[in-house]
Amino acid sequence: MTVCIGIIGPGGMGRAHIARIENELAGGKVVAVFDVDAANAARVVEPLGAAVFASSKELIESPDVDAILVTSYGPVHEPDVIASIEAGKPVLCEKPLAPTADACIRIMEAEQRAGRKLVTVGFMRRFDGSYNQMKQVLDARELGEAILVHNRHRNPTVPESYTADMAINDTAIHEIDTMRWLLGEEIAQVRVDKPKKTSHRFPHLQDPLVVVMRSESGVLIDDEVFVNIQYAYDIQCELVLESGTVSLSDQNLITRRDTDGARNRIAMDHNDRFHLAFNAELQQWINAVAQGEHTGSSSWDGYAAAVVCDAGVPGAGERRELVDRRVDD
Ligand code: ISE
Repeated sequence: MTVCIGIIGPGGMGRAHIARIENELAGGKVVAVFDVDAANAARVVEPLGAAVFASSKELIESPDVDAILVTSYGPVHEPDVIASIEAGKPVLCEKPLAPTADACIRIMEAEQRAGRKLVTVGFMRRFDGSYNQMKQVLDARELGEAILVHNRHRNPTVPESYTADMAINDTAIHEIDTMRWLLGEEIAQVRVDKPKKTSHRFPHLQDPLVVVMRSESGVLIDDEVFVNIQYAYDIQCELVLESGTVSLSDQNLITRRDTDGARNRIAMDHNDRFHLAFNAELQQWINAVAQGEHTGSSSWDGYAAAVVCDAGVPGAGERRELVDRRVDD
């Protein structure tokens, strides 16, 4: 079976997904596109021979569409994800599932009414080879228990439309989800510290931020979120265990040594650094849709990350307790 996919909001992420579905993955085909920017939709469908729809609702309800890929801007995800659930169609929604925990609850309620899991959230780092190797070392208890995790999430630059909240609910959300998945625990405490600002920031942005979290068992997690660091898209993670450490390497590529010194390439954007992870995530989703199964992060994962974001967004400098807000899966 070829899974006929409709894409809502094909910006940079959506276009990268279309390219991988068309050129690198198997079993899926993009048949329908909706974008608020009609000119962009027309440009995107042209080489695909896909249909442009006048509204996301019509795309979701079209009998020609088996499954939906939501790659629009986070604050507008909720109605399209709920409409997909109500149409009984699997939906892969890019992160954040929705920008607040309350919106994620409404999505989970719609899924419960539908009586089956239809929502997958695009937390692609769970499919990255190096994070998976790190998790294997932890899960096998080769070096004892996890004690600390140091993360760095650096973007070369962000556009002026990037808001202060996005540092938490669009950027740090990756580490929030990855830490829950890696440690197999919920985040119980979060605090956001504000260091000295870079001179490369836009005036409305506090850049960088340091998000400090504590897991249920007490693992202390720090996350430097620096979105205008100029030099690269630099994702680092060091897991400190009782008798050793495990760190991500840059890109599983080479280190070059010559008269200019020793160096290796660092990615410039998320599609470059996580290309294989995105491919694996999307291929697994296409396969699962074809089998009538659910795969990947659930709406619960989208909700759990949003709870931490909700506490972190206004919380610069103060500690927020999350334990009381936890709900069992
Ligand atoms: C963007 O949406 C991403 O998902 C990137 O991975 C992240 O580095 C960036 O900060 C976000 O805005």
